Amino acid sequence: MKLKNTFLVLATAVAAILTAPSLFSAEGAKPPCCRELPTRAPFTDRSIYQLESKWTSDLGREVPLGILRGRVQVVAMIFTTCESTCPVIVDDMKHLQQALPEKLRDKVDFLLISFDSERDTPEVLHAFREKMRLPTEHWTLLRGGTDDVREIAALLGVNFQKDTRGQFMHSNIITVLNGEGEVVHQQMGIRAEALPTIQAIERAGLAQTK
Ligand SMILES: [Cu+2]
Repeated sequence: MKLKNTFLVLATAVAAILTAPSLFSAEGAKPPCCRELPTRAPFTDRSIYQLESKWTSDLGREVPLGILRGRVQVVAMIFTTCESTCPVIVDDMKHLQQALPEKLRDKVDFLLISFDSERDTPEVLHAFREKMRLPTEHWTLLRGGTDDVREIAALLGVNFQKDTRGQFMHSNIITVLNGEGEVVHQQMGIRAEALPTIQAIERAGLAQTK
């Protein structure tokens, strides 16, 4: 009898998986690039989501930045072949994620935008995601055209310049965007004191749930 029950439970679970529309059937489990837009209301004057540029995620999906609306985004600009600080920036962001209170973990996403329009193809970005162990559920990796990269960098206050070896000299800045895509906080430098950033994420995250 017990065995039969176990079998029934298993069969039900398998059926549920087989009949689910996709592996990411729950909206919360979808990668940030691929969720439904929470609202079509116009963006605010201070929202970087007003940009009309299109970006390609490491999952190959072409999206406007506005697709990220509705959740707090912790953003940095990096490039995957960086021999200097980019891996540290990503590591700092992972620590921020780990330091978030449980109730906010599902309300905050992490976004990496590449400086390197030439070499950081979706495939290269995807390999970087795997190497850095960045979960699909909360991390978005985007590449875009050079003009679009320059534009978003200017809005985020990030300076960068390519050298003759193809390495980018760049600012190290982690930006917190609220659910509307407005800059609410910036953490300057690597291995910086994380507490003010975590507090800013919490404020933006809690405002989002109201
Ligand atoms: Cu770098």
